Amino acid sequence: MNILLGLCYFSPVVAAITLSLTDQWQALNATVGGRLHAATPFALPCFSKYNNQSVEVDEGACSTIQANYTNPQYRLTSFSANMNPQYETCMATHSQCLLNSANSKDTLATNGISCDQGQISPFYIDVRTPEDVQAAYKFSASTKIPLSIKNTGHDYIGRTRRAGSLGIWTHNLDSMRYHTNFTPDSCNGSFRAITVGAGVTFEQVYKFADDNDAMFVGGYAQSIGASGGWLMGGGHSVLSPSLGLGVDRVVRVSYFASTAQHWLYHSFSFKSRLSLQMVSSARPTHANIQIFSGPCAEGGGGTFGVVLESTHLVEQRIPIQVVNITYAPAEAQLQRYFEILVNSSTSWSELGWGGHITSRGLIYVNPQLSLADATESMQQIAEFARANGGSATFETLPSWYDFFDRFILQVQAAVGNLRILGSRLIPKANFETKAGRVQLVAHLLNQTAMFGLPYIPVVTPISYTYIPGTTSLSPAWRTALWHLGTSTTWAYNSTIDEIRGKFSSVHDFVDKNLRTLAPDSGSYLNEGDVYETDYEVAYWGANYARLLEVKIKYDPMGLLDCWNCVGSKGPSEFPCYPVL
Ligand SMILES: Cc1cc2nc3c(=O)[nH]c(=O)nc-3n(C[C@H](O)[C@H](O)[C@H](O)COP(=O)(O)OP(=O)(O)OC[C@H]3O[C@@H](n4cnc5c(N)ncnc54)[C@H](O)[C@@H]3O)c2cc1C
Ligand SMILES: *[C@@H]1O[C@H](CO)[C@@H](O)[C@H](O)[C@H]1NC(C)=O
Ligand SMILES: *[C@@H]1O[C@H](CO)[C@@H](O)[C@H](O)[C@H]1NC(C)=O
Ligand SMILES: *[C@@H]1O[C@H](CO)[C@@H](O)[C@H](O)[C@H]1NC(C)=O
Ligand SMILES: *[C@@H]1O[C@H](CO)[C@@H](O)[C@H](O)[C@H]1NC(C)=O
Ligand SMILES: *[C@@H]1O[C@H](CO)[C@@H](O)[C@H](O)[C@H]1NC(C)=O
Ligand SMILES: *[C@@H]1O[C@H](CO)[C@@H](O)[C@H](O)[C@H]1NC(C)=O
Ligand SMILES: *[C@@H]1O[C@H](CO)[C@@H](O)[C@H](O)[C@H]1NC(C)=O
Ligand SMILES: CC(=O)N[C@H]1CO[C@H](CO)[C@@H](O)[C@@H]1O
Repeated sequence: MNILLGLCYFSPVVAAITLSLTDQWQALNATVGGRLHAATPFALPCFSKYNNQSVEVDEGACSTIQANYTNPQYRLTSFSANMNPQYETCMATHSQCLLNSANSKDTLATNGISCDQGQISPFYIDVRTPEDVQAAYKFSASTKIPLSIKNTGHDYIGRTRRAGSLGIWTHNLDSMRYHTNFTPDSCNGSFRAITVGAGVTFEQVYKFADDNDAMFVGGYAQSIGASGGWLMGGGHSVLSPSLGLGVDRVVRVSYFASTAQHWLYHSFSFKSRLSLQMVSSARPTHANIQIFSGPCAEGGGGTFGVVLESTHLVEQRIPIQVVNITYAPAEAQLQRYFEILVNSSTSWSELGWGGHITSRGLIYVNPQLSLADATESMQQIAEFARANGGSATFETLPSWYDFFDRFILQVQAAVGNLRILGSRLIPKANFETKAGRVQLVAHLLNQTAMFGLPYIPVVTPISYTYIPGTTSLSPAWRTALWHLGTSTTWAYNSTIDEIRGKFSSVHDFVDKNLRTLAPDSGSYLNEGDVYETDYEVAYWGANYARLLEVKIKYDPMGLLDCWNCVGSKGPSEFPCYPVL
């Protein structure tokens, strides 16, 4: 049974509209304690025209932006910045305000050029309380101005933006609480857990966990949020092969949503995840596996409501084995390199390894093995790399935080550039037959010729004990071994046609090449093809129908919508995406 606690209802009946829109904005600002702000483009201080009108260049502010244009920690502090700034722009009309990310001081990007609003919301609320969110909902219901939710701006699909919307910015919800004995609503037993406000980033929670002798299972970047799109999209970690996805570990979520009768602020406990921790041998009852019936179902962020905080199970702080293999294969060695990766991947995953294979080599972690066993299990690939001009080092780091500090900060994906991904989940079954392995190696060679060396997060929860039906993600996650992808980038001054060509090339590759490997598998909504075919099936499988009911129940006025989200009204609502 789902336990509802701290349930607060606010009536959604909206007073008759007698105020002008300007007055309504002012009234909204008063309701939210002056935390309504006008949003201008992130790089505006570097330009002398804004929406074609002359403005003063602000040299001081501009040089700070130039120095930090590719710094995720700085982008995080601006409502107007996305990590991949094409989503600040309106790609379809080329309304944009971009610097050259390869050389942020390049005056060709700014001289005589107009900085345009793109699809950045004209106004946003810097939310601190559920009442702030309620004010946004009321305003949206009465004015018909839609809402959008932005946390860190990492979303690769751009779901943080909707042209003309009122923005809800969660960045400053930064509380953290550690619980040695967290007892969720009406549950028996207690657990080590951490509660974070919706704006808290991995860097913050990793440090906070470490200071409390704990380990938080999270992603491969310092500035992603722990409660927002990462969590609601599934949330993978290099620790996920043995310790589960973000959604497997969240035990309580507090959110704001609406029903036909009420606005509600509500906390929801995921009891099944606790039963799983408490009595691993007991089978779950039917009642406690129905956990995705509320608006905190894993339908992606920005769909059902606004999360204000979330509570996650944490592990004891433990040492982590790390292997760092640096290897850029020459053409002649590519096939053998891919064969080793493909032939070994099943046993690596069974041993609890997770990591990323990139064009620079691979970095894997293991929270289970001894250093000796870790070294032995990776011997073939290590020797191969060393024998061919690469390197391989094995070491034990005292904690996950040390791994974050030493490795993740060095190798996390670059930001500030215009970049999209495309990926699919590749089932374990593809690795189990000789024909499957041969096909996969041929695919990897093909992919390398088309897009360069592949990007492979090895982060699926393959050794995690999962109770079927306890999350709404596609079941493909549970049987996949690789999350196989590619990415592409383009320059700030690319034309609309060039941009469209980039999206098309990734889409065609995912749809034709990757999909052929496993047509019935799924895809990760946070890192998928922006134009994923049948995205409802790819992201959620048969769970989609249930998610759609949740959407209709908790957002009956359709105030929230995003690209390829549950119940989306479709591309016509998002005219800034290129039409392929
Ligand atoms: C450099 C980089 C590295 C990445 N590494 C990983 C990784 O290791 N593992 C992984 O799983 N993913 C990874 N991702 C993908 C990441 O999970 C997604 O970008 C995710 O959407 C980020 O969530 P956010 O809340 O931080 O970002 P945002 O872009 O701010 O939000 C993402 C979505 O969630 C919604 N949302 C945000 N906050 C809330 C809220 N409080 N309530 C309701 N809706 C909300 C937004 O409307 C939007 O739809 C990476 C992305 C980047 C750019
Ligand atoms: C909202 O009010 C605050 C404080 O009075 C003010 O600083 C801010 O500019 C106002 N926002 C808008 C959009 O007018
Ligand atoms: C700026 O001027 C150009 C050229 O006249 C026009 O196409 C564009 O729509 C204008 N942009 C804005 C924001 O007014
Ligand atoms: C908690 O434990 C008590 C006593 O063992 C039991 O009666 C009760 O049903 C349990 N409650 C839940 C929610 O499991
Ligand atoms: C991984 O190994 C390479 C090659 O020895 C080295 O340059 C790099 O710094 C290492 N990474 C870390 C985080 O130690
Ligand atoms: C990988 O396995 C296949 C058989 O499935 C074998 O033919 C091939 O030689 C192996 N490659 C390596 C590098 O071990
Ligand atoms: C390689 O890519 C081409 C072009 O998409 C495709 O026609 C071909 O089937 C692919 N071959 C393999 C082995 O994936
Ligand atoms: C695009 O920008 C680069 C770097 O500023 C510049 O060298 C190049 O000439 C520009 N291309 C076009 C077509 O304007
Ligand atoms: C505010 C902020 O993050 N500023 C940083 C901008 O970049 C410089 C150099 O890279 C840093 O020193 C600042 O701290």
